[in-house]
Amino acid sequence: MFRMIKKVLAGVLLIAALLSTACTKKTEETKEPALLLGFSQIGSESAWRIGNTRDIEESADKYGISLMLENANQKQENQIAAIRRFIAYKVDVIAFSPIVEEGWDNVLMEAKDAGIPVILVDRDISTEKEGLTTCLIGADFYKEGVMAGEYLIRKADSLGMEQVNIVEITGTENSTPMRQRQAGFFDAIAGDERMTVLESIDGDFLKSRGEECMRYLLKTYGDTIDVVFSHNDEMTLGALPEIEAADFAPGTDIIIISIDGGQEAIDVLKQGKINCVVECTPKLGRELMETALLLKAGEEVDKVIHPEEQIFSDETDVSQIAPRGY
Ligand code: GYE
Repeated sequence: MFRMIKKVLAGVLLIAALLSTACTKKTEETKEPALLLGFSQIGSESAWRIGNTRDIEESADKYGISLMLENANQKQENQIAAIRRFIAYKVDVIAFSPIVEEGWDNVLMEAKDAGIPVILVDRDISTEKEGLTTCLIGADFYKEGVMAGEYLIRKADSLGMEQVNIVEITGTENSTPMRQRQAGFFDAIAGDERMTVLESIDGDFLKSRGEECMRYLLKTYGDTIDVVFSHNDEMTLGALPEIEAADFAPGTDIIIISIDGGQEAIDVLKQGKINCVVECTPKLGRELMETALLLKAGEEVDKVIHPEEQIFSDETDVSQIAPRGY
């Protein structure tokens, strides 16, 4: 009899144990997300952008945040439509990387009226209206431009150059990185009489445009070009084969300065065909998730969050640069 009771008891315990693991499993599976975040990404124009999207997806996962991610394929109207969908869906927080600075007032007023906080990621907007967005998480593009300009001054000094002719291939017209990188670079070289900018041309952050722009610049200015300042790695990587096809050695005959610091550009820097790459990190996901959680909890957040960035150049030993991850 006693043995029988023991057996029944063991059976009951086993069933209870099975049930309890089944229950914990169930609660884990149906666990509510910490919040619902709508994010409108610009597109997939560069390794930077693709790395940024991946980082945001991985970070959302880590923080238990449910992410509605929409890719606008480089069109502002797609971004505006995505933001309207996020509002209709009643997400907790909206984030977006504005392709250009102007043209957001109406849709952001709609988000404000709906009581949904908006975070700017990567790029800024330009508006007269107050309080349309809560904060900006992105790089200090002006500083990146200054770092590029200061590098060029040091390089010209070390080569003993008396005249420095620069061509600039810029990012998307009216975007924050285009405006700020140009302003920082121009300000940095302004006091140096050796520097002349032959032309600034819009390469739209695209490799194909970098190629086209470089072909045109070589045709127009030929061997008078001393420096190419390109606002991102993609355009730089598009320009390099054109320079070689015109029988110039990039990195030697022409000084090449790029921005982003993706793996492909760093590899080319190691080969000596790029002289300087200013880092711009796409890893903004952690800051974005933490800020979204604070906003959902009704807390104050910092108005501007800039990541730390560095410069990679032929002034130092570049062989030891760690894998970049984008
Ligand atoms: O430099 C470029 C990208 O906004 C910082 O956009 C970003 C820029 C980045 O496509 O590669």
